[in-house]
Amino acid sequence: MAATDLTLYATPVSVYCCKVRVGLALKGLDWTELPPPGGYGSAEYREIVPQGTVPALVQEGFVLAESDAILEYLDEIGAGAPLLPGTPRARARARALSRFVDTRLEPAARALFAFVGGAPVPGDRRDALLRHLDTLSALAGPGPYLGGDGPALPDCGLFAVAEVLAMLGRVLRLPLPDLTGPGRAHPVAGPHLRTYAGVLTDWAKGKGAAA
Ligand SMILES: N[C@@H](CCC(=O)N[C@@H](CS)C(=O)NCC(=O)O)C(=O)O
Repeated sequence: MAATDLTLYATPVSVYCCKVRVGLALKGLDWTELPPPGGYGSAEYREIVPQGTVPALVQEGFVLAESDAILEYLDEIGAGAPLLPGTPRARARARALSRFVDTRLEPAARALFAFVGGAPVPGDRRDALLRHLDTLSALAGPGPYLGGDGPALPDCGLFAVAEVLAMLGRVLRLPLPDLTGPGRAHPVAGPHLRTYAGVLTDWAKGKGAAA
């Protein structure tokens, strides 16, 4: 699929944009990336993407927000290598893991952003994140990827969140598990994740943290 076929509205610091970038790269697709005109949430951007959120994909006039929906849609139209496995149960499990990362783990990590360069992290916020990390360990299989033998839909989100956790652990001096290994070691995902790690470090420095 040529680069002009897919436009991704994205911002450098967004974890969900990193997730979709990794997914597109794992699929072997080309895309054009644009910042949301006027910034996300702006009236100008909402004229293109009614939700006003990033990431959003535009494919030949078809506009789609929500990271999982974007990656699952591309799977369904056969664009690039599949990110979902072959059987209904395995696909359902991959979707459930991806939703867990997006709706539990990432929000618990995001809740610590307010403390970067500021007040100490309250114990209940730290414990909520650690609880979700424990759940993730219980849900994950023995291999390096949530998706099984290779990186799949849930790994796209986890790779991105792993970079956020690495930054938070470092700047907030929290003993969080290092989950960055499989993503950074992957030849296709790794370069995107290293770029994202740099963006997160700059963001933390901008908040006054010793990053
Ligand atoms: N569930 C959405 C979450 C996307 C999201 O929260 N994006 C943030 C940036 S990381 C955003 O656009 N926030 C602006 C807003 O919510 O208005 C997804 O998976 O794409």
